[in-house]
Amino acid sequence: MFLKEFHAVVFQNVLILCASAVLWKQTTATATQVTRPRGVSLARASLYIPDSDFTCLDGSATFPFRYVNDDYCDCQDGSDEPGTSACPNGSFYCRNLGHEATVVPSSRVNDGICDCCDAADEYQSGANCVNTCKELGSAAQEEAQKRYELESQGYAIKLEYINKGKHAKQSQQERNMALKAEQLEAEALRSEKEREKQEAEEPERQALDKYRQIEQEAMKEKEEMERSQREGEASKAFDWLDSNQDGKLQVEELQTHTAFDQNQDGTVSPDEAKFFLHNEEEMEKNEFVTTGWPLIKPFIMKAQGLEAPSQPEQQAGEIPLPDDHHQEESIPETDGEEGEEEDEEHEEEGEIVKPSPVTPSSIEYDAETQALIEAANKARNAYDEADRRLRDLEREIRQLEESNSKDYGPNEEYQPMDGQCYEYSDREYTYKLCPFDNGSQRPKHGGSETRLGSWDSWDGPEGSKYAAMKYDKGVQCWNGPQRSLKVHLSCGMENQLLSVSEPNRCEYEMKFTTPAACSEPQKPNDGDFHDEL
Ligand code: MAN
Repeated sequence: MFLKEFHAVVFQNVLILCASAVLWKQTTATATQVTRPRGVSLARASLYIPDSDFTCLDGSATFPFRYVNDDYCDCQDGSDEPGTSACPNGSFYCRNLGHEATVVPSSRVNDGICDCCDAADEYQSGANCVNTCKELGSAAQEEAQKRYELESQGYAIKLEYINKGKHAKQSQQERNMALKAEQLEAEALRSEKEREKQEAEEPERQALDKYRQIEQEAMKEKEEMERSQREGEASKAFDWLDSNQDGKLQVEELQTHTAFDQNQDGTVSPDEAKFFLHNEEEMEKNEFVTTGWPLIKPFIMKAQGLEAPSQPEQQAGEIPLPDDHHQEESIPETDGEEGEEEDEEHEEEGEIVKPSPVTPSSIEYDAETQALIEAANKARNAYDEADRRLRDLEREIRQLEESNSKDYGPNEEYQPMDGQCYEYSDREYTYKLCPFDNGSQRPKHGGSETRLGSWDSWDGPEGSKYAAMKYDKGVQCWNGPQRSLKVHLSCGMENQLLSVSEPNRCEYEMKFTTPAACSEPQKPNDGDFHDEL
């Protein structure tokens, strides 16, 4: 205040009052309009009352009103100089009649640069400012009108989406209720079929028990026959290989058979032969029958061309195929009396003969047992069908409940996007977004699809939760995190994936427009372009 008083003294009260009066006149609107100092908005006009002292808007000082806009900064917040550049932190209000009111730093007042379209900020600088508010106002209004029309169309589609979404939710709930009723019936039916199955299976089990013993005996007999066939075959092979008939197989005896020439160098080395004798010099018949023959047999069969039985020709030194000329040297497949003739027939064809298997399926049941088996089969099938129906119903209920529990927006407006997919391609990848399900990436030049994330939740900032979606738990990034995706939604006339980026490795962002994100548009009018008439 000291400086202020000094100021007042220097310029004389009267002079200042006159000057202030002139300035005041310049800064006020016409008498019919609200009077306020230059640079003050209508909203703040009530804080500037010419008949009273002025208190800085931050409350820091109070002084006579004539100090307002006297080109000297008295308030710390600059509020006493809204219409001059005296304060570094003041604000100048451009009324901009015909366009949008703006506020510029008061330091720009009279700096020779036109900041307000109505040129009000350059009232003393001599800058050649032209009032362009009218033109700017009409261009902005045109723009606002276009935006309004687009938003209105988007919003109209959103209303349809809301309708569809609510309808879908309603039908899902109805379907769910119907399915639940069906589920009760299906459960009852399955229990009934299960009981019938048990009732049919019990007599079947009792009847089959009688046959079980026969089956087991048949199996035993079969196994015994196979074992004796194996041993007979091994014994014959032993006798045949044991050329000196001393009851033992020696290295030298095996060396005479090219079948044992493993490295195919034309001779059977002692080591090659010993390999088949468990690395010993000789082998007794017992050992040969149990463990020796299973090792040797594949080599003999190979040498006999049994892998390709249509080539019966042998080379010198090979173990002969069982044929007429070498009957005594051949290795018959079975020792048993039964089937010998048949075996011989097959031996002539160079085949190893196997006895026909005795399996439980070859057992014939009596008519009564057969009828019980058929009845049990029928009951089992009926139960399986009832069980399948119940499980199908349960699956459908689960899917419905999952879909029902999804948050499709405050008015179900995002529901119609569920089940749809949208694509966007850049140079390298085609990206796909299936809202409420997942996002993925597929290389354009071949390669498999990579999941970027599965639907997790709405992820917009506080107050606009529905402005973004989060998809997470995508495919693990090599040496990095699991991939994840954020989708930013904005109002648009159609559902469209606009762009995709990867701001951090394996963290993806998509921009998506949808009518569902449009809000109810406000009709633009002249009042939108200035705050006072
Ligand atoms: C693939 C793509 C890329 C990702 C790398 C990470 O090439 O999924 O988007 O950045 O893997 O190794």
